[in-house]
Parts: sequence; C-alpha cells; structure tokens
Amino acid sequence: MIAVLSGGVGAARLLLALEDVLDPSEVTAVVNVGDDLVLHGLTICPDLDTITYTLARLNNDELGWGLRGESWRVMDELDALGGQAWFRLGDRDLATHLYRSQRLAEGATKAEVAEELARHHGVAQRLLPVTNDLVSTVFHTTTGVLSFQDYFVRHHHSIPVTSIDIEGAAAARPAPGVLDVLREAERIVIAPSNPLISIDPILQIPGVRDILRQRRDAVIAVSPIINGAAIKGPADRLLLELGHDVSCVGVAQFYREVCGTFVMDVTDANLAEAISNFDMKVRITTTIMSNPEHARALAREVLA
Ligand code: FO1
Repeated sequence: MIAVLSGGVGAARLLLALEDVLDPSEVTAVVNVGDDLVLHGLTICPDLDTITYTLARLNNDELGWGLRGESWRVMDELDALGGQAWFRLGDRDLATHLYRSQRLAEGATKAEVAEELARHHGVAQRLLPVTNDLVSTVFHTTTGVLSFQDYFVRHHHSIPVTSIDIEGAAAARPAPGVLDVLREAERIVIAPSNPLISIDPILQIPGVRDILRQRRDAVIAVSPIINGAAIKGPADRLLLELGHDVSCVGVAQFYREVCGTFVMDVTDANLAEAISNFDMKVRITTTIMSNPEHARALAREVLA
C-alpha cells in the first residue's frame, strides 16, 4: 500500500498517473483540509473534491477545480442579488456541498462523507482527510490576516504574505486510519503540491511528522518547483516571501527532516548535488505531467 500526502491539482494528477502502474485499491491519499471553508452555510473541501472529481474523470480541466460541463445559474442569480459570488460554486458542484453539509449536520465525519462521495463516483483509491477536526490555513499579509480562500481566490494570491498559520492543527486529531496508513505504507509519497500551504498543514497534524521522520527512508517527495517556478499557483512567490530558496533546493530543504528521496525535474539536474547534501537520494525525471507518457514515467519513478 502506498500513501500519498496530497493537496489539490498536482496531487490529483499524480494519483491519476499512479493508476497506470498500481491497482487503485492499493493507494491511500491523505488529503489537506486547510483550504476548507464554510460559505452560504455549506462546508466546502476543495482538495478532497478536486481529487475525487479528477479520479472520477469529472474534473474541469480548464479551471483546475469544479466539475466539467458545469453551469452557473445559481451563482449568476446570487451575483445579481449582490450575494457572495466571488467563490464560484457551479450548479452541479453545489450538490456535493449540499450533500456534505447535510451529512455533517447529521453527525457524519468529513472522512465518512469523503468516502461516500468517492464511492458514489466510483473512485477506488481511499481518500482520507488528514483530520476530521477544523483546521484552517490563514495568511498574515501586509494588509492584515486573510482566510485561505480570501487570499487565494478573492485576492488572486497577489498580496505579500509575512507568515502562515495552520490554525487548529496543534489541537487536531488525525482522522481514524491516517497514522496507521502512514505507519504501514510501503512508501509515502509527498505529491507535487505546495509545500507551505498544502503539505505543511498535513505535517502539522500531531503524529504525522513524527512517523515520517521515523520512516524517512520510505518517504519520497516530488518537487512542485521546476526551474525556479511553480507549476501552478503561488508556491514560488510564497517561498520567496517567507525566506526560502525559490528552487527545488528550497523545497528539498523544507522536507529534509521527513523525506529521504527527492524527485526533481531534468531541467534542474545541476541542483542535484545541493540536494544530496541534505542526505537525500535524488531522482531526476520529467516531473511536469503535461502528457500521459510523462505522467506515467513520473508515477514509475516514485514507485521505483
Ligand atoms: N478557485 C478559484 O480560483 N476561483 C473560484 O471561484 C473557486 C471556486 C471553487 C469552488 C469549489 C472548489 O472545490 C474549489 C474552488 N476553487 C476556486 C479552487 C480553490 O480555491 C483552490 O484552487 C484550492 O483551494 C487550492 O488548492
């Protein structure tokens, strides 16, 4: 069994690619919940939903989130009313949030609902939110404290960040099964997700970092930074603003305590030596999953 520490899009693509080299039932994604929000009274879990939709072949590839073939009648109506329409919930996507919110109100956990949604969509991988408790990533910025989606969507991740807090993480309990999965997995893969806002909120849940530290030799991370730039999103910008090296070396340094093998892109081959100085094994391949062949090659590399 393979565990994959997962954010949204980058992780979803890797999980999809792993289907070519591994039976999906042997894969457990341990998923970030720091982006989750409550809006219109509905609980929305972007990373869990992006992974579910992607593995169900339903993801909207142009947007990177939400469902393909979506319509926006509810949002357009809400916008006309002067309601909060900046965070776009498509008409079909809304059903997911309505379902989740109702189940949570009935006493189900986030993990139970994630499993129900995955099963409904025929997803064979196990999708586990890292915790059922409320954990919120917040940004301290030059204009004040912003919630995750305020920073990310409303302000297009364009405001300088001075620090990041993963609120609630220290008191959160790992969801049932998370620590067992991490103890028992043959390999723990850190997906090419944003280290600071997708992976760190997983590592900060009590117990997770300790297990990875103990199992460092079984942990392999894929760099989300290629040639000094993020594949998607603000990872490069945040690394810079928070004083890290804006390269795969900065990412490797961030993971050095918990990760024994680092997968970097061929473009960055000249940085391999700097990474091996962190007592990490280095593997070099094409890490951009721009076509199915590259994605498959990357999947093979993380299992090699
Ligand atoms: N991202 C946007 O840039 N704009 C949106 O309006 C938006 C809505 C949205 C609705 C549901 C969902 O699951 C995700 C959504 N996202 C949207 C993506 C999300 O904000 C981020 O990409 C992730 O949280 C970062 O991983």
